[in-house]
Amino acid sequence: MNLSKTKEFSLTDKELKHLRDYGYVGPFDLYESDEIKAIWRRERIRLLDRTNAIYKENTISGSTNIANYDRHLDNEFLAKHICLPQITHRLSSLVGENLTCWRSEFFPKYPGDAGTDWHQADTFENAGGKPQLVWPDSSGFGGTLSVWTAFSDTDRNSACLQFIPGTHEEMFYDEHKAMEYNPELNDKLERNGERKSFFGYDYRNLQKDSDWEPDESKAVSIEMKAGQFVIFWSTLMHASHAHKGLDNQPMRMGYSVRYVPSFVDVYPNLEEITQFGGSISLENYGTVVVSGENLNSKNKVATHTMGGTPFSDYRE
Ligand SMILES: O=C(O)CCC(=O)C(=O)O
Ligand SMILES: [Fe+2]
Repeated sequence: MNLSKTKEFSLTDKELKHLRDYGYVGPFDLYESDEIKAIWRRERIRLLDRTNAIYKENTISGSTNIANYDRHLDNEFLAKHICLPQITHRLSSLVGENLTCWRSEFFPKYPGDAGTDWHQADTFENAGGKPQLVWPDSSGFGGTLSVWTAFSDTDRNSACLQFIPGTHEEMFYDEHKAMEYNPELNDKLERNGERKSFFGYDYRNLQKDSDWEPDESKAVSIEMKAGQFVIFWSTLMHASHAHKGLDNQPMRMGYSVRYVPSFVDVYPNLEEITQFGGSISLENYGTVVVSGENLNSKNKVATHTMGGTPFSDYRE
């Protein structure tokens, strides 16, 4: 892959090696902790207004569902966030200059919520039955780079992320296998005494080997201050701790933004996505080129936010 020249926030050689060897790197500072907490107090209210949100029909409410996908297309703070050079420079130093953001989503965890169960994603076919992301055969890569930003402090007791370092190059799950949406599953699964679930699915149904179990003894917990972000491949084994609801710790909010080089096929031959018991039209959807140019004429590109601001205003 053609790597871009060093920029202000490019990863150092050591960080690049960490990302290549372990599948993740960070956390890095992005916002001041007080600053993001104040911004988030304001934006979470703004986000309740869905007038310009691109997904409207069939979006059922729940803690994670398609209704909270892609709000960077209608919310100006998020539109700017996905383009920040602290993020794009770092990603470009790994996969090259031409970068597309194809999805963002919120991961709220309220006090008492189960953690997210272990999973890996390559094509994101997992719940919808059709691949959402397809790399060219020759690239030898797959999955997406996820940039998960903490909008609140998050530690082991309040649902911080967990990774099993170095697992990003082997898929332990087969995303062709079927999973059925059943929200009642959310309270059923425990691992080492801690509740884990996968947003109404049982991700274990996708295991290639039904007797296999993730080796949690190798897991690392990624505690983060509000305003920090971590970069990881979606093919890395990842999960989160439960929110134990101790000491009045507030809900934790993570905002995960997904990026790929702009040559990757996004939603190939798809006009709608079906997931989480809902289905939504991609009519108003577009990828956002956050750095360089679009190299895939088949991908739909959004050049402006729904409010009319050109994304180029937010790019470096
Ligand atoms: O925040 C979480 O609990 C899970 C996040 C996740 O799975 C992701 O960002 O891909
Ligand atoms: Fe994930």
